[in-house]
This record gives sequence, C-alpha cells and structure tokens, in this order.
Amino acid sequence: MAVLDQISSQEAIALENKYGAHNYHPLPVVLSRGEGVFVWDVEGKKYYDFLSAYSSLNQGHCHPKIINAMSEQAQKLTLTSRAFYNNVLGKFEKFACDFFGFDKLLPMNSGAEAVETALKLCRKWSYEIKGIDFNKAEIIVCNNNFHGRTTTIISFSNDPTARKNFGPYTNGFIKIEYDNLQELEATLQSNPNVAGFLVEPIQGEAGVFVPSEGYLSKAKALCEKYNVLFIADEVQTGIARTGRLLATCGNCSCEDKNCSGVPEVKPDILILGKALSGGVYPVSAVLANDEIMKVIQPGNHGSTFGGNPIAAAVSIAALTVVKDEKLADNASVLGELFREEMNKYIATSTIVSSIRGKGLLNAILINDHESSDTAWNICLALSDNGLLAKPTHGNIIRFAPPLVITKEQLYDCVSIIINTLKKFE
Ligand code: IF1
Repeated sequence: MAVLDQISSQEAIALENKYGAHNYHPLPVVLSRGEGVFVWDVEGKKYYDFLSAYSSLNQGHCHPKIINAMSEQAQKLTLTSRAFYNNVLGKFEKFACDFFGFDKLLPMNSGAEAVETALKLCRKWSYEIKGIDFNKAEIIVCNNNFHGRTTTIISFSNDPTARKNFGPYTNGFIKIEYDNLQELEATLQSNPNVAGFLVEPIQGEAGVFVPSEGYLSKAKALCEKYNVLFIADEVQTGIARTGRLLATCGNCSCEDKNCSGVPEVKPDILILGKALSGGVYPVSAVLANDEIMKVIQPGNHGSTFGGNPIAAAVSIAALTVVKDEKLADNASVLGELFREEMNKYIATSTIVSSIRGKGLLNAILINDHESSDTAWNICLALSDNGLLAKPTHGNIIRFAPPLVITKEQLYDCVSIIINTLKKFE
C-alpha cells in the first residue's frame, strides 16, 4: 500500500494502534477533509465539528484566505531560524502588537511553549526588576488548571493522569482555588516572593468554568497592589472564542463593533496559541510591554521554528479573518442563542443538569453520577448523528464549533444535540 493511498477508517485506526503511542483515546472517527464548520470521514460521512481542535479552528477548517497565505509563503521561504532576519516576522510582530495593544511579542510554536516562555519571562522580571531573591520566585496558579503538558507545567497540575510518574517536579508554584479572590489576596500578603499569577480567563479543560463577574479585573488589581505580574493564558479562550477578541476584554462598554478588543483587564503577559494560526500551523506567542519584555536578551530563549515566515504569514491572515468577519460578534450572538435554546431543553431534561460558557465556548453537565461513560456514549451517538464533540473531565461535554457557524447551522446542531440527548433520558 503506497503511503498516501486511500484507506478505510478501520485500517487507519489499526495503523495508529500499532505504530502510534497510545497517548490519546480518540472517538472512532477517521477524518480526511475539513471545510468551514464541516469535516468528512474517510467513508465520506459529513459532520459538524463541535470541538474545533479545542478552539484552534475558530476561523473554520481550511479558510481559503489562511490557506492561500500559507501556500504563497511556503513557495517562497519556509524557515530561516532566528540566526538571520526574514521579511515577514517583523510585519507579524507589529501586526499582532497593534492588534492586541502590546509593545512586543515573542513568537513560539505550541501553547505549552508559550506558557513556559511566560513563566521564564515572569521569573526573570521578578529577579531583575522587582528584586526578588535569586531562585526564590513563586508563581501562583489555580487548582484544576490546564496550561499544557511539559514537565514544569504538569508540576503545578493537580490532574493525576497528567502528572503521575513524571517527577521529579519543578518547584516555585503555589496553588490556590480558582475564582477565589480572598485566597489570592491572602497568598499575596503572606508570600513576598510571588512573581506572577497565571490564570485561564475561563478554565476550559476543567469543564468550562466561567469565573464570577469581576474576578479577572479584581485579580489584576490585586496583582498591581502587590507588584505581581498578571499572566493570562488565552490559548483556548482567546481569538474571539468567548465573544470578545480576548476573554480578558471583560464586558467593555465600547460601542465600536470594530473594537480592537484591547482588553479592559489588560494582562501584563498575554499568552496566545491555537486559533492564532486558524488551526493551520503551530503558532503561539507571548505579548508584553517593554518594561517586562526587555529582560529577555539574546541567547536567553528561543526556538528553531519560533517566528518562522510561514507562521508569521499565516497568523497575519488568521487575525485579519477574525476582524474582517467579525467573529467575536458572531460568537457572542450565537453563543447566547445556543445557551438559550439548550436551557429550554434542560428545563425538562432528565439527563442534562446545566449548561455554562461564554461566547461559543460552552459545556453541558450530564447528571448521571453512576457512570462516567454516559458522556462518552452520548458523544458516540452524536457522531452517529453527524456532530463531533468530546467529553472533558467526567460527565461534562464541551461544545465549541468554529466561530464562522451561521444561525441556521447552529439551530441544526441544537436539534441534533437535543434529539441525541433525548435518547439517553
Ligand atoms: C491535549 C486539554 C484543552 C490550553 C491552555 C495551554 C495549552 C492548552 C488553556 C497548551 C491546550 C489542548 C491540549 C490538548 C487538548 C487541549 C485541551 F484538553 F488538553 F485541556 F483545550 F482543554 N493553555 N489545550 O487549553 O497548548 O501545547 O497543546 O498547543 O494536550 O490533549 P498546546
């Protein structure tokens, strides 16, 4: 069999089982094509994609403008390393800094690499600017966080599956309860060596936990009071997913629908990934103002592919699509509609206890406390009915379609979801 010959779902699954590490448990669906909100499996069955590769495909699958940007650049110059300049990176850095309202950007590839970059930047700032004793910096994180899977990041995870048997762990992190300002303040008061506070504006993997109104702005104010960096991990919540350009935009009152989304709760360090490239190419970035980013000097940090010309060209196109197609507005309006329609059903459902989320990042809670397989079985049934979604922890199912979804398509998906759930009542 030639490597790129057409294969059946069964053959594809068998190949991955035999030759691939078993670090995932995918739904038994083998995809071969994507366009907008739709994907097709190798047998030609069509599905709505309600996961968007965990909010990487906000602009939809294979958006022509992003694909064109990639293919054009790929025929000119793909990679220079940072040993030399290239003619695209500076344009991307300026474009993104203007887009999000920061002085500087450090380009990386994966979200976890950007999180690691932010941690290193925060620590270095704390020694060289804040004046914390060398090697004593502490960074506050939240229980049930998800920031990636490197050894340092899982060192401050409390998810045993992500953490067990990967020690020894990295020190220098203090865990507090999410959405708990009292505990944050008490921790800041009692720990003079705190350098930063790393937080997800919405805890995605934990089950789409939206914090109380005002949590982010009050947390930022506490960080200012104690001269601690507020580090927002917007890898999953950023790029219009929650109905604003950034989830840290809060509920700004600006009437300008073309608002650049400069966040009302402006992080000291902003971490982006996933949809920064529209799901077309691994691109992540850390943004900060000069007084923080200046602590990074040549040789302190980097990556072979970080800031490569394809990544830069793709990300300019991906961000332009977000603005031109007003994806934040669409996510805001259709997210409200989705929760409204689902709540009408939930009011009389015996299987779903609630829905929570913001914009088009939502999750339903399945109230079967006996078996944690129910959410999985519901997702299998959803795939039979032409919609792809996957449970997060336990009995929570995340729903995150591409932000290009139309009202008609959303109504279609609501009926697929509700008709499927009714079979489990
Ligand atoms: C997997 C979860 C989501 C993230 C936030 C950093 C990263 C992620 C807030 C790291 C990545 C991905 C990782 C992927 C599945 C997915 C995920 F289920 F793992 F937790 F979305 F919720 N910060 N999330 O959500 O970015 O290095 O992956 O580019 O590892 O299974 P990455």
